Amino acid sequence: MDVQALQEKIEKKSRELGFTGFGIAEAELSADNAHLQDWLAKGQHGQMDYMARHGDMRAIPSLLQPGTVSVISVRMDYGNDDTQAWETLNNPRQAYIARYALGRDYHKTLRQRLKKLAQYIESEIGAFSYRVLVDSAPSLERALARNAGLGWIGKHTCLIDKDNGSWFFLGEIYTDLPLTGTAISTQGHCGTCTRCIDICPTQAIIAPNRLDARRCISYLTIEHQGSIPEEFRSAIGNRIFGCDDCQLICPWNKFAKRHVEPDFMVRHRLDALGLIEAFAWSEAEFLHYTEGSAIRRTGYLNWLRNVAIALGNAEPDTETLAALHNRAEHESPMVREHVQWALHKLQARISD
Ligand code: B12
Ligand code: SF4
Repeated sequence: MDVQALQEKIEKKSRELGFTGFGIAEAELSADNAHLQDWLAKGQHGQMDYMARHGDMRAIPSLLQPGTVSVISVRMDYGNDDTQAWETLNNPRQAYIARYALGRDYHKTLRQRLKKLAQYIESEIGAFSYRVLVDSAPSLERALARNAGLGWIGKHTCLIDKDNGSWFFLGEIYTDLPLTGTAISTQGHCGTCTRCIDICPTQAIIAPNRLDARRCISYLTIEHQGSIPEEFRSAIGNRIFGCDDCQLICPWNKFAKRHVEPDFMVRHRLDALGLIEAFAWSEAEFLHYTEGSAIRRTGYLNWLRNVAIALGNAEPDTETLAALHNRAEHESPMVREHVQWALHKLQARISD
């Protein structure tokens, strides 16, 4: 088998399938594993027990897929209009949903395309051992992508590409094929810039490359179950699902291209959703508007919880107060508690 020729063919096919970056990583991640274990030992993963569940499997690909010697790592862009994102963030009547969740759930799109890529390889060389991953099994996707030459891990911990910024998803194929590593340089280019650290509303980036997930709005609004600690509620602002501030401020995203992937086009005008409308959705409406979307992960009650916080951070006008009063007797104690917090906050502002 001419490995180089095969690799070129796989890369060409990956572009046809909509992937915007391609590389081969060696499966050695011991230094990253040490950082992961330290992060877990300090409890910085919060309630994300799945991050601790698999021992070393997350950092040693062959423990997950026996025989793995190389990893095909790919990137798919989802970048959009940053100006519109800032406008939404600065409008307290609007709901801010992280850019990555405005279109189709990326797990579905990347998985399907990666399967097609694997089938293509099979058509070229016959049966081979592989496993397709998109955040679907324990893996250190950013470290693998960095080792494949797709970019460097920025101070905010996202992977950044010099020519395309950080608005992209990652996916992998673990394989027993002895492909040749494509890493060019894993050196970072953040320099002395600390804009992501400075802008983070909840000071979640506690040091360069160190994210305390328990403080991160993305974690709090998506992964965290139950009551959101009060100390973070005001800082959450109008971010009702995920957060993009550390990427929006990153100078490297000036070079990000807008995506052209139909799957990631904004659905149901979720980029222009009003908070009052979002709060009025019934569960059936929530399920309808989030069908096939990553937003489903948070569930209806957490959605109401998050929107209640954002309403508490909005202006204390009649409509906002009425929307909150409408949910004040909600059957969920968690929703009621967040509604009460929001009403108290708005009342206090009226009395000031
Ligand atoms: C858990 C998780 C989260 C958690 C925790 C985030 C985090 N930083 O760990 C939460 C819910 C907060 C989150 C948020 C987001 N996430 Co997320 N998340 C993941 C997930 C499942 C695991 C990440 C992980 O391994 N964390 C463990 C910690 C320890 O990793 P780390 O801090 O990055 O440290 C690593 C390196 O930096 C390195 N390292 C750090 N310091 C040092 C020092 C030395 C000396 C060395 C050698 C190495 C080293 O070692 C670590 C292991 O590689 C991945 C998918 C996957 N399976 O990989 C997606 C993933 C990272 N998330 C993604 C996205 C898009 C997001 C959000 C942008 C979504 C949003 N808009 O709300 C935010 C970004 C927030 C942020 N600043 O990171 C993308 C990132 C794409 C990219 N360009 O980087 C991924 C890859 C999913 C995907 N398949 O595309 N996420
Ligand atoms: S996603 Fe938001 S809260 Fe999380 S580290 Fe980035 S700026 Fe901070």
